[in-house]
Amino acid sequence: LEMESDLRRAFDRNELSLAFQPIVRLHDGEIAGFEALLRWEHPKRGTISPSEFIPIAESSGLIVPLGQFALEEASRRLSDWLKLTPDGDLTMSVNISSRQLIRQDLVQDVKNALDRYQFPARCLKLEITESIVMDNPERSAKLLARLRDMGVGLSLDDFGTGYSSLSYLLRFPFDTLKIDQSFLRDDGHPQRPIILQSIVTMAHDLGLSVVAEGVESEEDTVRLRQLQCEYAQSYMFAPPLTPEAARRRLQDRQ
Ligand code: G
Ligand code: G
Ligand code: MN
Ligand code: NA
Repeated sequence: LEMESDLRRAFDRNELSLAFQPIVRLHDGEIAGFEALLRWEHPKRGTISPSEFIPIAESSGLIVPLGQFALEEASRRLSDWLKLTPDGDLTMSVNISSRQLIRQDLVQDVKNALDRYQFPARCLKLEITESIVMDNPERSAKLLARLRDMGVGLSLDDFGTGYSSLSYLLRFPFDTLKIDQSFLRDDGHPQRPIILQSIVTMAHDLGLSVVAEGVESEEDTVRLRQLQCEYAQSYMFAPPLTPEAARRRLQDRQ
């Protein structure tokens, strides 16, 4: 409860910010886009992880203004950074949680962002976690279809960890699949590479691009390249960066 009231105040005090983790193309290691990740710099407690405060934001309803902040701030950065990439070849991924799909007028918020910042809809990608869409599958499906029709990208986040991963691919119009980090930890299971290969192959057969999250080894990187997995996002390539550092990395891209 204390954290809830702290979180309410955090907005006014500018304690919330976004970090940007590069998503790189596996074939040449260049930045294809970023995932926007919320950060909370608490004056007493230091940096608080989103895995701590997102659940509190969700149960208190604060996730709506929080999500609007993330979308707004990520859009602003995207429109700035697109100026550094004349080919318009840059994406910005924003995480969306269940309550946002249910409560927030996400379609209107996305329209406002496109209007205000004037970037192509395809440059924005929304990351949806498996566990969430089932709260209200009919409504979620309609919402996601509207966003897809607007041209916005839709990524299925944390793929492989939920209970209904495969049915999500039937129900919702994703264009990108993000393989959960757990499939990229080398835990010695001989089946792991087989599952990895099957996920990538299935995604491609369904016309989806693939992001491998949390790739840790050179061996997996080589394996994923051979499978023509398009993207990777991991500390091995780049950690979440401040906006300034992210901008610098993009300038170095040319
Ligand atoms: O950055 P980190 O690994 O600590 O993030 C932990 C979790 O918080 C991730 O699962 C991520 O999806 C989630 N998260 C980060 N930023 C946002 C955000 O803006 N909105 C939502 N809903 N979740 C976020
Ligand atoms: O759950 P979601 O995929 O939205 O969140 C991604 C989270 O994974 C971010 O918080 C980010 O900090 C974290 N992350 C990114 N790369 C790596 C990595 O290479 N290893 C680990 N353990 N975590 C990572
Ligand atoms: Mn994510
Ligand atoms: Na993920």
